[in-house]
Amino acid sequence: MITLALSKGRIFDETLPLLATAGIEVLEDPEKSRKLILPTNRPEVRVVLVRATDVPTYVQYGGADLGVTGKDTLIEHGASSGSGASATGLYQPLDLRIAQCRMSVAVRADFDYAHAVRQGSRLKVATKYLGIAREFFAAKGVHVDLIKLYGSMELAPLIGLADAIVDLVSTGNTLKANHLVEVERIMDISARLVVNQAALKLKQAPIRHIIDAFAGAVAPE
Ligand code: PRT
Ligand code: MG
Repeated sequence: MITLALSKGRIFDETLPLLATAGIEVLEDPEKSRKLILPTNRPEVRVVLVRATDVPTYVQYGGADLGVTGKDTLIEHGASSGSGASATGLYQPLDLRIAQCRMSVAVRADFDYAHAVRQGSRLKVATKYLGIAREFFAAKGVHVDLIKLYGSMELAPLIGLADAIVDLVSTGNTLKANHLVEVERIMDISARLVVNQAALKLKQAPIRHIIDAFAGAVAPE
């Protein structure tokens, strides 16, 4: 049995066409079904639905053989597990170039970020991505107080909880709707295929088949 961990929403939706190239079709729609284990047209392949942030954990501990997860989630997983992402038993063979976005710093349109940075002011930064934010501001030599949030980061500067946020941006519509502006691009983000290293050894042929099919289907740059 091969188990693939996916999260509902954009990761699931954008992985379906890649699965199709490997001859795998998921037989139930996660938006309609309450099931957490979804069968496929191939009796030896199943999909498990987990929270986006839990995908690396399932794959690392062998709860799933493979998974698809954002680079943002992978970096934070590596930061919180205390070792580099490569040291955790997670093999990352492919950038799938799906669920693309960027990690950015945003502030209220009326906040002079450049001035605050020049002055060496201490910034209050709200984010779900503590590891990425800490490393980015440390490299810039900017002192920050990080405030951990689990969602709706865009609200924090509006309410006065923070001066800035570190969050994902794709169209920029969410920032615009909340009168926020992007002031730094930290990194480009896309989703990766992750594979449990032990599973790759034990189930080499079927897992290689999936990796190769995905590799052939990745959109060119
Ligand atoms: O939603 P939930 O709390 O269950 O989990 P999640 O937010 O971790 O999962 P999900 O499905 O929303 O995101 C999964 C992965 O998709 C992320 O880890 C990213 O790698 C990737 N991705 C790509 C994005 C976006 N684009 C994106 N735009 N994840 C989130 N967003 C959010 C962003 O946080 C912001 O609130 O969309 C909003 C901005 O979008 P625009 O288009 O208005 O700029
Ligand atoms: Mg989300």
